[in-house]
Amino acid sequence: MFSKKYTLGGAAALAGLGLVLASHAGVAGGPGSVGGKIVYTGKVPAPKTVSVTNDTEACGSSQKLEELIVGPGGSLANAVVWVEGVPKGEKAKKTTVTLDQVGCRYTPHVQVAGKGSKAQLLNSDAVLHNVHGVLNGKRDAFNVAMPTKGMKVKKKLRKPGLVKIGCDAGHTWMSAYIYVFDHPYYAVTDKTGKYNIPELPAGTYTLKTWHEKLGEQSQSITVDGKEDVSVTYK
Ligand SMILES: [Cu+2]
Repeated sequence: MFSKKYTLGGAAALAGLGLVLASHAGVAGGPGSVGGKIVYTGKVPAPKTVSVTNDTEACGSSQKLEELIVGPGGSLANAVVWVEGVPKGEKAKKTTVTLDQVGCRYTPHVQVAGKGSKAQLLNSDAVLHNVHGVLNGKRDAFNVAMPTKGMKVKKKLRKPGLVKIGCDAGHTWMSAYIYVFDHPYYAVTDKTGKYNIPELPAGTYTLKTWHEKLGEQSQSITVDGKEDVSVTYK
């Protein structure tokens, strides 16, 4: 029974490989790119506000959540976009991303990084924060107490996946995300909702988007030059 399954799996894998090779043969060589706009067409509620009862001298009396930021024309900020299934693609690029804590908020709220990158954690507040990153909702990526203003700690982003960051020091509204990829084909939208993923080899792939409130979407794309692909959340 096991050997039968194995044989079927092998045949399917070979058929899949054949398809990939065929699609490559059918398009001119890269590098191409994919870019476009992520748009939200639904109703935009007023941002949720949380009353602050502790550390008010540093954190103020209330904090607005950043879970849905929509600009003119439905431009969706903080959406992560990536391309899956690039065969023999480039390896992840190691960089350093910075996560600051200012006025009891993390900034930036959503960012992206290649596997093996470093997260430079900063505390610009004169109050105790705790930077607790959880990978894919399962295990700690890091958990650092940052008691003093000006404190800096570097942490390596060892594994791909979504790191959700929160503060355990009583600041329940503090949240940030770092999406870590094991390839270089990703982007995050700014206020304009636009993204661009350059230097893609020609081929047919899956374009995925993620937003903390609106979830994930995926679609098939064929890259054969400069592709314009926009995504709508309703
Ligand atoms: Cu905090």
